[in-house]
Amino acid sequence: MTDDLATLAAATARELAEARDLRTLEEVRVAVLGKSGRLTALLKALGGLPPEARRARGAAVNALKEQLTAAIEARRAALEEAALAARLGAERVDVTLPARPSALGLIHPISRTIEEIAAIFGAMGFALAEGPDIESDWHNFGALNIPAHHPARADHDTFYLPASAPGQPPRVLRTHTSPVQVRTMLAAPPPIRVIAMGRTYRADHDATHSPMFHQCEGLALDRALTLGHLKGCLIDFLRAYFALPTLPVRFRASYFPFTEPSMEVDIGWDRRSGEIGQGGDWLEILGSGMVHPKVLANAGIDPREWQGFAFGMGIERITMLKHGINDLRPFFESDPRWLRHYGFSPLAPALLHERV
Ligand code: 2NM
Repeated sequence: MTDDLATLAAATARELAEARDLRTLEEVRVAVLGKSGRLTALLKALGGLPPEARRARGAAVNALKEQLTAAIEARRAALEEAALAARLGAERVDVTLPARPSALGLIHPISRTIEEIAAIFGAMGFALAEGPDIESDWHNFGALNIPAHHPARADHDTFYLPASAPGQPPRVLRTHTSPVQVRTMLAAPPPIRVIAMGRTYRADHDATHSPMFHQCEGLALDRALTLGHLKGCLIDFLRAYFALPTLPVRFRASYFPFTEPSMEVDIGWDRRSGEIGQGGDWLEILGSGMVHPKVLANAGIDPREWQGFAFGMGIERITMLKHGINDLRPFFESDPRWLRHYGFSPLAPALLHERV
């Protein structure tokens, strides 16, 4: 190797050894192999040599180029490995950290209310029951002592579906969750304590009605349940749900075909401010009653042996009241701005039953 090549080899080796990071290494590479690099200049100078001298000199310069390229790449690999080792040594993953809330979605207010109701009644010993949205006419109406041509059927603005086959009974989109209670009674003997929640459907659409909405109904059957048990459960529920331990609750005689006697349930509020628990006004919030003996018999339960209570309420309505939401329509419009405002953190569980 001629002196100038040996000098370049030695100088580059020193610079590579002194390069402590990838940026400095890149500077060394450019200074040697870049467009105006020292080795590149030697390659360019080959063109000016006579053919004899060019062959020998060319072989030597190209050999040096390969040697330096390999040395630079080796130094790059060493520096990258050292950088990775340093990162791995410095960084720690704490698997006990809580999830980051900012990256999470939010719980829809309807889902939140359903969780809260399940928690409160769960603490009272009620299980959750489910049933199909598409129901037989009999489960939705007949079993519940709502005969054909009964005005309650017209009141419900029912969505009727074609029969599944000719000669099959009519089917409906359930207009309330009561058919779930009917199925629960048919499935197993009392004692029964269940809550049914879910979608219900009525052909009604305006500022305060959605054709799809959610109901919550409860059913408790045993040998000696009374109106007193009904009142105790519902007062405890309402005070826990609204987180108001002294919430005024009023029971008022009413009529439903599936309960006898029947009672509507009102809570105290102030009509002007909308505040719940204060003021001299009453707001209807629930329907309830002792399950009608005919309903028990329709569901295969002997009304001389078993009795109990049932109740029903609209989930949207109690959600709007609790959270000061005044318009029903955005509940089902899937607008992320509305959900960001009214949604609930998935990290804050519904623990309202602890207040009962
Ligand atoms: C209400 C009001 C009163 C009710 C009755 C039944 C069943 F199936 F046990 F007979 N389930 N739900 C009921 C009673 C529902 O909603 C306003």
